Amino acid sequence: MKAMQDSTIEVEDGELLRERMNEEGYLFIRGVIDSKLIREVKSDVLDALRRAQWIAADGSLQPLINGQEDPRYWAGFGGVQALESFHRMAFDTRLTAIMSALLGEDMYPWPGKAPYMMWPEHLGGTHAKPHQEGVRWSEDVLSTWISIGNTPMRQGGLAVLPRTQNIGYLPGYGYGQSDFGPEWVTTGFEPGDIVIFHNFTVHGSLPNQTDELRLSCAFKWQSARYPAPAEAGLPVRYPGVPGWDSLTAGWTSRRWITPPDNVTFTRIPPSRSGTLGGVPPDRLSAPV
Ligand SMILES: O=C(O)CCC(=O)C(=O)O
Repeated sequence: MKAMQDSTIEVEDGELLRERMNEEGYLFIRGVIDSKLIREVKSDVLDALRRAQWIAADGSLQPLINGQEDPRYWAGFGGVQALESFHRMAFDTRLTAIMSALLGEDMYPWPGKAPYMMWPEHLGGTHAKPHQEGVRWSEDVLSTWISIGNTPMRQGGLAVLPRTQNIGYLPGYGYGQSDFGPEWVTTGFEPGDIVIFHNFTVHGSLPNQTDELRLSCAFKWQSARYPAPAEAGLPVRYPGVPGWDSLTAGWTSRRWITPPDNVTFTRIPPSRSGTLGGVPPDRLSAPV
């Protein structure tokens, strides 16, 4: 695998970011999330995982439970989504500026935001095999993958196959159709580093070869000009994870999970084309 192209020093140049996204299908930018905020998020995530008994009270990240069969799984997965700081991260000033440059001023983060706590491979943990994102009906949906902890390469961070953003939707989101190889790019990540990638960009994550959980998350973004899939407005993996009323109990504000007033959600694919590349509308498939 090759090293990801680092766009950190060009982060103020919106035009260049748009061009690079159009050409490469991804952007890697270091240190985007405010350092105080990402420390708060990491500390809150660790607290939530301790409360759910995923990890021991001593602060080590060695997992005590092993996957989704354990009833404590949902307490941890939902516990992170109940953190106000976790959702507030999507409103970080620098992240907002970057996403506005890419998608326009009317962009917004989907209310549902996915935490990724990836288990060590030797404890049976899996990793994300090459795939596209699950949004087939609006080509201008971008994801931001954010490293919450330190993610050295052997902990298996995000990997991307550049220049696949224009290949259109692959059946089954492309699962099983390609493997990681020399044309792929990855890197080691530090807290607050992000990778932005297009909805159709083929990506995955590498095996976690350490003893500790890998902490990261992914948010999705789009313009309010066209509808979002209905599930975008829900907590990730609802109803396994409870609804917003339960998750947001005790928050200071619900604005982190409230989309702009003009946003619509639908189960019917829109027929418009996007501007960041993607498939023509007639190739958009049935709704999920
Ligand atoms: O972090 C991971 O392991 C997978 C990330 C991913 O597939 C995504 O963000 O869409």
